[in-house]
Amino acid sequence: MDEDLVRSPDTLRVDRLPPGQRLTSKWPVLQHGSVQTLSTDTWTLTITGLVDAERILSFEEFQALPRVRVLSDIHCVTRWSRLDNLWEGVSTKVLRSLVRIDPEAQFVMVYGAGGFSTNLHLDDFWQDDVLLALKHDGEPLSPAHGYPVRLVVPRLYFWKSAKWVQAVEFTAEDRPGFWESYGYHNRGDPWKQERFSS
Ligand SMILES: Nc1nc2c(c(=O)[nH]1)N[C@H]1C(S)=C(S)[C@@H](COP(=O)(O)O)O[C@H]1N2
Ligand SMILES: [Mo]
Repeated sequence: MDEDLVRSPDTLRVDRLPPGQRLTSKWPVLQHGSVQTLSTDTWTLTITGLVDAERILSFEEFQALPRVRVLSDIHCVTRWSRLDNLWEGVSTKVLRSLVRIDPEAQFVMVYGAGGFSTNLHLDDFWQDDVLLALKHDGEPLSPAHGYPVRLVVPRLYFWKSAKWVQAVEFTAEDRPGFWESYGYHNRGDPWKQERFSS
């Protein structure tokens, strides 16, 4: 592959393990409820909210978008971290070429199958290392890890990385997503141990 590799800033740190975390080389599977099995025949990505016109992409349209590769570390709030994950997919920035986003929009809610949602400030969502991933370490995502498309937000705890993404909604007001409404921190910076809201 010829595209440049984006190295998430955490991968360039001397000490890569945030406080309170331990390393694992395995990749645990975690979600609320059960693994969702989606088919690319029926999967769609809806871009909605404060946009000029809602856009619904088929999988065929989505996978034809420009690709990026990102190297990142995973930090789960349940205290495991997994280093050097190679992701391939579509940079979130590409969404800005698909819809015109109202300047009033400051937040995004990302929806995953199984009733999941997570909220992000756009300052976090538009970072260079944030992508809608199709592949991990060169292989298509497995159903357990979010096939066909998951969000990856390397600089925040992994619950922000919604699996089985189906929609993104741009909003002017911040609203808590699924775990955020059950007491998880609104932002979730692992280096500040933003695990729970107090
Ligand atoms: N759709 C969906 N995405 C989700 C979740 C979920 O319950 N549903 N759980 C989150 C949480 S809490 C974690 S820790 C990670 C786990 O991702 P993994 O199973 O690939 O390790 O997925 C996140 N994305
Ligand atoms: Mo989690």
